[in-house]
Amino acid sequence: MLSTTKVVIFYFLGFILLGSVTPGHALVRRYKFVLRSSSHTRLCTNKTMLTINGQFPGPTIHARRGDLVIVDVYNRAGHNITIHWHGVKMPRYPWSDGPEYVTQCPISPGTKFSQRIVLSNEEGTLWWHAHSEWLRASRNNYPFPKPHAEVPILLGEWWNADVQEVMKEFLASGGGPNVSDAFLINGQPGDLYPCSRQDTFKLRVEFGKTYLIRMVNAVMNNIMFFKITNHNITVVGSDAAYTKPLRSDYITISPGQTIDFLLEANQPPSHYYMASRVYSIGPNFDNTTTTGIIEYVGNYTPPPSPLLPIFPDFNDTAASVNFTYQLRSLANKKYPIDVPLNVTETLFFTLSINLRPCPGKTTCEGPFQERFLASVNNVTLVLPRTDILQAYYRRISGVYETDFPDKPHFRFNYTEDFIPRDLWRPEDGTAVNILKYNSTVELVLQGTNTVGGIDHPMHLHGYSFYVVGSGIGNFHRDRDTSRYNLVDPPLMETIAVPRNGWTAIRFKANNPGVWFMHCHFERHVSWGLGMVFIVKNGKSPNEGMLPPPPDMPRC
Ligand SMILES: *[C@@H]1O[C@H](CO)[C@@H](O)[C@H](O)[C@H]1NC(C)=O
Ligand SMILES: *[C@@H]1O[C@H](CO)[C@@H](O)[C@H](O)[C@H]1NC(C)=O
Ligand SMILES: *[C@@H]1O[C@H](CO)[C@@H](O)[C@H](O)[C@H]1NC(C)=O
Ligand SMILES: *[C@@H]1O[C@H](CO)[C@@H](O)[C@H](O)[C@H]1NC(C)=O
Ligand SMILES: *[C@@H]1O[C@H](CO)[C@@H](O)[C@H](O)[C@H]1NC(C)=O
Ligand SMILES: *[C@@H]1O[C@H](CO)[C@@H](O)[C@H](O)[C@H]1NC(C)=O
Ligand SMILES: *[C@@H]1O[C@H](CO)[C@@H](O)[C@H](O)[C@H]1NC(C)=O
Ligand SMILES: *[C@@H]1O[C@H](CO)[C@@H](O)[C@H](O)[C@H]1NC(C)=O
Ligand SMILES: *[C@@H]1O[C@H](CO)[C@@H](O)[C@H](O)[C@H]1NC(C)=O
Ligand SMILES: *[C@@H]1O[C@H](CO)[C@@H](O)[C@H](O)[C@H]1NC(C)=O
Ligand SMILES: *[C@@H]1O[C@H](CO)[C@@H](O)[C@H](O)[C@H]1NC(C)=O
Ligand SMILES: [Cu+2]
Repeated sequence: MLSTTKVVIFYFLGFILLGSVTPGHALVRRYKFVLRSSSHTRLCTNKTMLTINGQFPGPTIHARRGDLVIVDVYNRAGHNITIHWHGVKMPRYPWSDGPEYVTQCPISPGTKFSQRIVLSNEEGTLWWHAHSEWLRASRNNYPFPKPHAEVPILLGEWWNADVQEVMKEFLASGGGPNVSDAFLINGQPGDLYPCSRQDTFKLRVEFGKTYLIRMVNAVMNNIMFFKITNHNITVVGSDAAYTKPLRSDYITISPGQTIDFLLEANQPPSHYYMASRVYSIGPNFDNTTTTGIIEYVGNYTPPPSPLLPIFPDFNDTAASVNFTYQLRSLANKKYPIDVPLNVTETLFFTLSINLRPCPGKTTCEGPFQERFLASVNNVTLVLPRTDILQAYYRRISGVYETDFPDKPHFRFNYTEDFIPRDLWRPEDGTAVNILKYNSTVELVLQGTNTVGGIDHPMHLHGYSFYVVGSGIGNFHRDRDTSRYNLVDPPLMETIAVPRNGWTAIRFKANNPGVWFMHCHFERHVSWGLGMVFIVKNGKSPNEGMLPPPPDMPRC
């Protein structure tokens, strides 16, 4: 059996743009999402694909801090689906979080599910993906000068093939997925691809004005570099929390991550490319570059073709890691931090790529004719047939185990060059790690070099966490804890654990429910790189999970 972790069907995705709210004015907003097939043309090919409301990227949800958004999801396609509201913490309400067989059964063809998106303290940019008015008036209390305009930019990935087939094929073969054919900026590949020039995304700017770009990386399998020719940018937020201003001439953004940055139109009026391509250490990857154009308003003759920015090398791990780990919280009076100082739960999880022989006498397409898997603490997640949340809530036994290890059963040199082959094979499991309500958790995520070391953009549902430390090589508690940043660590929901390195995060387990943590590379989560936390109810009624809605999908 191949690992049954279900992949996200990534073509349904869109923004959740959040403004601030005047206290006491939270609203209920309602959206209708209809999943159906619609046709879209890219790279000279007309393809039918599943979309929400026929749009790609899908509809944008506009809301404000503290609102409740109800999305009526109608499935009018022939596939099971779920939708995840990435980065929304859903206090006490995991029922609408989305991951299939973790918190819900899929929404089957012909049925409807009303998902309640419970917003709390999120502000900035979030997004929704499978697994009104602009509200400009209310947005005047940014912790930076008010930008002239806001521009959402969504990075995507495109296959000139049926994506379902690509996923099915690589899971069946045991090898890696086919390399994609293009990357996209707001749904368009840009000038450097065939049949794409006329649809290239264009951003018109006025000299002297500042623009707030809200960027989401919805690429399936890659961390991306993004750059604008001749312009430096200033990062001001990530994952729906503001950051200290960070000047840079490029951005690194992980799948699942959001980055808000200011672009000052301060160069001689002309046309300039914005462009994105991968950071990748592997031999097989899509090495193409997606572009959009920044067009200054004014009277000038634009160049026949704008200049491309110069990127870090594809495999420049230092450039990738340095950018990400320079992010810092504002941590001031108006935007204080509450990083847990008194840790009650210390966890250490290894993140590994694995291999296992093919079943029977067949050969697979991974290295050594085996098939790829992946694991956390050597456990490859196998999803159950009844979702874990329902099993937990209704006390159905036999669905999951409660012994997900707090630390690896076997310690070895996680990052050495040649790890013995007998350590490459994982075990299967559907195990959860139980956290007491209000426990303060420190979790060290340690990348390993089994099969091959690679960065893992890890995403936790139901929480934001502080990233208090990181390093290359093995984590050493004695040496490394004393170097933690407990002063202004960034608050994130997705963090790329460096290749053959480690990252330490902290959070307070005060959101009861069942919460998935997984790598945001689709191929890795499909191979089983995920685990599940159950956070128990507290003592008082408002510290407990709310009951499920009546229209919860059934398995
Ligand atoms: C793409 O194909 C669909 C159906 O196959 C058709 O209805 C649509 O007009 C085509 N679009 C383009 C731009 O060719
Ligand atoms: C994946 O790539 C292989 C080799 O190029 C090709 O034969 C196969 O059709 C591709 N699969 C899909 C679903 O496009
Ligand atoms: C951008 O920043 C770099 C240093 O990081 C500097 O050398 C360069 O001059 C800056 N460019 C602009 C257009 O401000
Ligand atoms: C991308 O890969 C193709 C095929 O392997 C190669 O011909 C091309 O030179 C590469 N382009 C870049 C920019 O590295
Ligand atoms: C990155 O790739 C270049 C060739 O493209 C190679 O010379 C270099 O050793 C690689 N660096 C790393 C860290 O793998
Ligand atoms: C990245 O960090 C390393 C180690 O701290 C440093 O040597 C290097 O100069 C940094 N590179 C950049 C581009 O900032
Ligand atoms: C830390 O937490 C533990 C368990 O909740 C508690 O007993 C202890 O008093 C706390 N220590 C401090 C310094 O707050
Ligand atoms: C672990 O492996 C790394 C890389 O090969 C090596 O530099 C380090 O010394 C090893 N650590 C121990 C404790 O053996
Ligand atoms: C993982 O578990 C498998 C099966 O029990 C075992 O063969 C392997 O050595 C373990 N690997 C590690 C790194 O603990
Ligand atoms: C959890 O923490 C909150 C705030 O610190 C406190 O008010 C509450 O009593 C705690 N609940 C439990 C069950 O420990
Ligand atoms: C859809 O979900 C239902 C309920 O879990 C399951 O029985 C069915 O096999 C799924 N269908 C597909 C095509 O995965
Ligand atoms: Cu991964």
